[in-house]
Amino acid sequence: AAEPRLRVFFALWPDAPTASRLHREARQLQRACGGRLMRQDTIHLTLAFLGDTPVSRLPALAEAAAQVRVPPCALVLDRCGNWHGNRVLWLGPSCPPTPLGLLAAQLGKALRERGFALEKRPFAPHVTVVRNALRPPAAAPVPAITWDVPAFVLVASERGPDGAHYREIGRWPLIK
Ligand code: 2AM
Repeated sequence: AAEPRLRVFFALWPDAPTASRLHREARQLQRACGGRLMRQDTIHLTLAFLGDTPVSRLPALAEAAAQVRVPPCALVLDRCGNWHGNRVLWLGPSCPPTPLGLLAAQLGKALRERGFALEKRPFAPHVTVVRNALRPPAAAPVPAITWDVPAFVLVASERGPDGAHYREIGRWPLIK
């Protein structure tokens, strides 16, 4: 029988109040730019995308995650950007905190050492909030949202009739 697989990635997941603030901001952007608003329960910031992965490799992912040594931090999401000919709108920090870059770098290194292939593009912290936008966002700054980050998670992405659903399958506190 074929080995079971999961589509997985490491991410920061906002607490409920932060997710709610991000979603409210996303709604404003969607109103201005059209497109499809991400559901509040799917809002996240990807740290490392693994994609389709054999379930037998999950312990190696957990081992890589346990190597990370960075302190908790706070992100200030204060800008809206757009990719793919304006179709993807995202919120991000204009000044990413140092621990966030260290987190992505340490995790990436530990994953590569265990044979996981990651994309080579530099880490660009962003929270996708609208897809298939019809217009670019205004150049004006967006109201800053502060997101306290005490931990990071491993998430499995599962296709549902109403789009992707994300299930947390691991969580690691940030500890220096
Ligand atoms: P996006 O929001 O910029 O589309 C789950 O799909 C998460 O993994 C999303 O945050 C998505 O980023 C990211 N993702 C999907 N495919 C990816 C890929 N091939 N490389 C890097 N990140 C990817």
